Amino acid sequence: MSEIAERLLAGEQRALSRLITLLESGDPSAAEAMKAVDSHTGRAYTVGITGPPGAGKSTIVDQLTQLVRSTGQTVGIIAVDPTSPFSGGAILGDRIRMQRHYLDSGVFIRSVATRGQSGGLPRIVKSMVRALDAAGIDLILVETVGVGQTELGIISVADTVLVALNPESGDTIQTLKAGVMEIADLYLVNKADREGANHMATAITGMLHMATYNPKWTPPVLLTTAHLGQGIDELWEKVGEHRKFLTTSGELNERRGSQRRREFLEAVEEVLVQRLRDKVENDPNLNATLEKVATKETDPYSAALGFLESSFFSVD
Ligand SMILES: Nc1nc2c(ncn2[C@@H]2O[C@H](COP(=O)(O)OP(=O)(O)O)[C@@H](O)[C@H]2O)c(=O)[nH]1
Ligand SMILES: [Mg+2]
Repeated sequence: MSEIAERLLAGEQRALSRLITLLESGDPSAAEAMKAVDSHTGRAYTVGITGPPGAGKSTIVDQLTQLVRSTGQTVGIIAVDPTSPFSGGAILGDRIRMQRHYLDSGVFIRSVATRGQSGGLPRIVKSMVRALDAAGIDLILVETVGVGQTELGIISVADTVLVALNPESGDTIQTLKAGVMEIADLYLVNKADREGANHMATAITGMLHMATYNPKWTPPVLLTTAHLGQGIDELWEKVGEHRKFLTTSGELNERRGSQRRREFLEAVEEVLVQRLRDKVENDPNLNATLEKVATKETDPYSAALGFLESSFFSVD
């Protein structure tokens, strides 16, 4: 086993940081270490938190971390930020909100940039969760920014998915319709100190009654005022209930199994696309074909089919 894998399994935070940096740069030694530690994972519990920007996700993560740390358990926080030249402020804000945990050696914090990847969760998040798990961290909190389809990827890493909403957000119903209801295990109407919180909780509960995605688990709808720490105890209790439900019903293993199956298929696709792209880019006929397409000697679609035919399917 590689040295980094050994140090990771011994719970060394520096090895964890190093491994994540290697994963980010696509270093082959990272893949090797991940392979070695894979069978040592599965002990940590992962909670995903999603919802529109400003809903209070980071504040909730901060409060949950505080609560869980008081029980002696260790916490890992992965914050997924959409990278844009303008998002620096959001990351800075999150840092300030989680500041009190930066000096706590029982809390590991790392942010991940989406780098404009279209939709879904960056694949690295799955490896990061496993690395944190292998390092012996008890609870992993994954915060994603956004709404709608692009955030549904959180289901591919989380055991429990929290969806945070606010009373005043008028687009809530749209958010819920965009597939969020299929992945939410627990709803938080945060900023319950503002008008309309009860009304919104009732509206969500009403929608849940109409749609039964999982007849065995009806997602609770909780009111929280995160910046004051209100409702956080109850939230943690409900997360515990969901965990118990998943464990006793066998759904935890099922969920994790399908996450791994999906990850495998995604990896196959990713590697395949990358290899094909490399081949296309290095094909000596590429420029000539592009020129023919540009000058209307041939149409783009049939040129593409012809190009692939001659380049890949007839050779090797
Ligand atoms: N009034 C009110 N403000 C809150 C509450 N929870 C969080 N906030 C504030 O809402 C803003 C956005 O919170 P943040 O946690 O960064 O949201 P995120 O973008 O979802 O991570 C911050 O200024 C928080 O202090 C709450 O329950 N009530
Ligand atoms: Mg945030």
